[in-house]
Amino acid sequence: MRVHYLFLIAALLAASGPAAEAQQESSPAATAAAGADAVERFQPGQGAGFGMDYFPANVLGLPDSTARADVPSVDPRQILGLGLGGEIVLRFDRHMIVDGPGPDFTVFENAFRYSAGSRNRVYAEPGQVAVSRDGVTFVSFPFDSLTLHGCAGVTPTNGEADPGDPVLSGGDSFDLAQLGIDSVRYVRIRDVTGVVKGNPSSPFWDPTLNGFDLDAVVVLPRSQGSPLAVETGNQAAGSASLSPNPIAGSAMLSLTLDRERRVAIRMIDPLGRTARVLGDERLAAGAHRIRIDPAGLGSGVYIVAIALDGIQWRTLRAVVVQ
Ligand SMILES: [Ca+2]
Ligand SMILES: [Ca+2]
Ligand SMILES: [Ca+2]
Repeated sequence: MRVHYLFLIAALLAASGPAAEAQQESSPAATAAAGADAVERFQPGQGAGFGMDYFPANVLGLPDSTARADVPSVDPRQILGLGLGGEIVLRFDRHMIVDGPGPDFTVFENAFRYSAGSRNRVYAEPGQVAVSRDGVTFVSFPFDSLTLHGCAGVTPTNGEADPGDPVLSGGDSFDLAQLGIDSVRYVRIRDVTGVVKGNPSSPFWDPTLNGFDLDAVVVLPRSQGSPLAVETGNQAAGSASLSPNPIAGSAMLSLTLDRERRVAIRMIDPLGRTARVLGDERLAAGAHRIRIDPAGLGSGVYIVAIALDGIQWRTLRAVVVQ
């Protein structure tokens, strides 16, 4: 018989009880898009150089507000040319990118619409997008080399719109859920213009293509998570701690709540994937002890992520030793 990974020692309140109707708190989630905080590394490709005088400031922060679908930004204070085959890694310090509802981040390039004869075309210099929690191991979003679906650098920017609204802002948006990844701190863009340039039958083919031009990468408002530094933070909703840690056999998560709340707990592996769902239930006010059994998980550093009432609240670092 399999042992349940989670059992609650404290009493559970039935979700249908009157206390379940307690008022919801207003969400503390951020309301504005946030750009990257730093460049982790940049490996220029062939023909790179544009924008180097203003690097790295030109790829941090928000996209060029003057960019339009038919008049792209060509301002070196806003745009960095990666060059053919170039690669850049951006880091997000103030906000982790977490898998919120829908798309989680948007990549802005300077793609634009133009007419060739009677045809409307997009001048696209595509980039492959990958994400990472630790800056070392990256997982790539798949893309189609003919339609460029799944690439960045395809949708023109509308700098007039709120960059936190992917429906209006343009740019290419990405959803961590597509990769089954919970949260990341790094976004890598690798120029793949070669797949278009080397294929004259591509609908995007143009002999002048010369590599991805990065304007900005922004974390969308509902996908901004707290940095891991908040694991010792003091929030009014309660407290959480893990003992023992490192975990060799099993461990107890001690959780105290100010009132009845829906509590969702997951263990996230070093790649940012959900390794185990430890629970998603309503818990009463007061103290709870939740058992964590790491059987079946490899050794490594995991994150125990706790969401209260659907909002990411606390992350604890758990070292699993098998
Ligand atoms: Ca920019
Ligand atoms: Ca998402
Ligand atoms: Ca471009």
